[in-house]
Amino acid sequence: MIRDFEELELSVKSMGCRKIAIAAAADEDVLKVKDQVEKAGLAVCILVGDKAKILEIAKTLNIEINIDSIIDIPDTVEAAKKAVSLVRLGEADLIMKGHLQTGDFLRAVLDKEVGLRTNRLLSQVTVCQKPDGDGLMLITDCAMNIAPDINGKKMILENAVELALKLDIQKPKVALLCAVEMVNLDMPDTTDAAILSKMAERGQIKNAQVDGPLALDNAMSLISAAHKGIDSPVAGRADILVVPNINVGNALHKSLLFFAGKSIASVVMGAKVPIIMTSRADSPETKYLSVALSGYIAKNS
Ligand code: COD
Repeated sequence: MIRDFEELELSVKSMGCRKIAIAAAADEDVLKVKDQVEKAGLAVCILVGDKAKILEIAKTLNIEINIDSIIDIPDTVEAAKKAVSLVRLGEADLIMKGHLQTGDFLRAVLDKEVGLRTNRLLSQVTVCQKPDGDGLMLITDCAMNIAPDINGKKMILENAVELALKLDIQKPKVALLCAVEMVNLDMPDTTDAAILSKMAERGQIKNAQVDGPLALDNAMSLISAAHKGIDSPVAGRADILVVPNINVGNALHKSLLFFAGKSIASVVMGAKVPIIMTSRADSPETKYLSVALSGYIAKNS
């Protein structure tokens, strides 16, 4: 089992470099990450974007750039399409979102003819250290699917279970997060959670222990779970939190960064390759760890 980000990083480094196509790379933060991951030996980057701007920013930041690693496409939508095509052609192993609108990037990835879709739903997973420090935990979907229906939630859950298994978390414990732990017919997310739990019980969701609805306190804390009298193998021991919608997920992801000051990484699962889709709000460390995480998954696919 990968117990922490340090172990993850070491493991990726031991596997050798991966090639990342960065869509719309003309951006300070993006070029800093490129510099960091290349120096660390995690990856080499193909920079798709406005060549003049890339060189200008690199000069200001004193970052060395191999001119042959730049593909000059100033338009960000076109740059995203090109980065996607590099992956399809096998010229890059991974794709990373640079400085462009999330929707534009995702539309290039999701294109039916020339994108990176499979027959699965694409969904984002945030990875962080467990509060007790004992291993990694996953939170999904904090950035892609806006308001998934029950089938969408099932696929989001399954993508996260796939990632957990790659990280060697065997039979991960999945909490379906809601505001309360009781089924409340006026709160449809609680009924979705109850149905998904029953589906897991009947073998319709595999390789995981699933329970919900659970509130954050009783998903994470054995004391809270005991206090509420919840008898569940998942309560207080969750490896994966499945949030009901993007608003909850996004706030949880950002609260790890801005309130708790945690190290986190994220990845989009379900496509032909892992997708690195960090946002402006993410710290340079998050971007670096997200590259490490995606490299690790790609190596273990
Ligand atoms: N996985 C696989 N296919 C998908 C997915 C997905 N998650 N989402 C849409 N599709 C497919 C649909 O089946 C359809 O064939 C095609 O893509 C277009 O679907 P639409 O019309 O629903 O797609 P869009 O372009 O309106 O929206 C797709 C986005 C992913 C762009 C949209 O869901 C979105 O904007 N999500 C939020 C992203 C965001 O702003 N995140 C910010 C986090 S900081």
